[in-house]
Amino acid sequence: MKMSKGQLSAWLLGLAVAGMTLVWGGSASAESGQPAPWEYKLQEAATPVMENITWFHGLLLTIITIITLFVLALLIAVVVKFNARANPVPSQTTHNTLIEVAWTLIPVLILVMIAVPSFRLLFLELDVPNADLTIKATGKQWYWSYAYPDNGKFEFDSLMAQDKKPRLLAVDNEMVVPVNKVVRVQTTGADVIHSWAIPSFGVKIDAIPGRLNETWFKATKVGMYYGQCSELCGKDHAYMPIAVRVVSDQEFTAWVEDAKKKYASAPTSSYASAAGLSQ
Ligand SMILES: [Cu+2]
Repeated sequence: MKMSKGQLSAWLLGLAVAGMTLVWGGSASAESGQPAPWEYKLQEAATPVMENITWFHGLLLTIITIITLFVLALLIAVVVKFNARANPVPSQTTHNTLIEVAWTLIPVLILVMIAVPSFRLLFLELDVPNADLTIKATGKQWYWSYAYPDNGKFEFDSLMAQDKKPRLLAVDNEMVVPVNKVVRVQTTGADVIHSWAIPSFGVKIDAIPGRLNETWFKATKVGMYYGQCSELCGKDHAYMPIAVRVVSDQEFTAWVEDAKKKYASAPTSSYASAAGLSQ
C-alpha cells in the first residue's frame, strides 16, 4: 500500500478528530454520581472542583494526543524519506542551531502552559472557602462514621447495605448535605489509614489516625453520589463505601431534626469518649 503525503496527513487528521471526540464528547453515564458499565471517562462533575478537574484532564489529553501524533508523523516521514532505497547517500549534517533552540524552547512553553492551570486547580482544591457546615468523617475498620458538630453534635455510623442498590456502594445511613452549600469535610482514622473519596465531587483525602485532614465540596445538583474508601485498609477495604445524599435546604433541615432524635442514643466517637469529651 502506498500512501501519498496528502492521504497520510488526512489520515492523521482523522485520527486526531476521532480522539478529540472521545475526549470532549457527551456524557457516558445516564445516571450521575456512580460508575456506569463501559464507562471510560471521568464521572459527570457534581461540584465546581470536579468541573475544573474534568476540564484540565481534557486539556492534558488534547496536548498529549497532538504531541504523540506529531512524533508519529515525524517517525513515518523518517521511515519513508530516509530509508536506504529512497536516500542512498545520507547527509553528513550533525548540528542545526535553529532546530536545537526550537526543540528546547517549545517543550518549555508547553510545560508553562500546563503549569498555570495546574497550580490554579491545586489552590482551588486546597483552599477551603468559608464553610456553611462542617462534617467530620471518621474511617473505621470497615465503615465510616459521620458527625455534624454544627447541627446538633450527633454522630452515626454508615455501613454498606447488602440488600440495596447500587451493589457495593449503597449504605444504611447516608451522609446528607444541602445543595449549593460549601461543606467542609474533616477526616480522621480511628484505627488505620482510610481515604474518603467521591469521584463526581473531585474529592479524595486520607483519613489518618491522630491527624485531622480537611477538604471541601459544594454539590450543585441534588441526588445520590457514591465513592469508596481509597486507601488499602484491611480485609474489608472494598466494603466500606461512601454515600452522600444531596438535598434541598428544607429537606436538610428536616433531616437534621430527625437525625438528632434518631441518633441521640448513638455512642460518641471512640476519640471523644477516650478523651472524655463526650457531650
Ligand atoms: Cu478504609
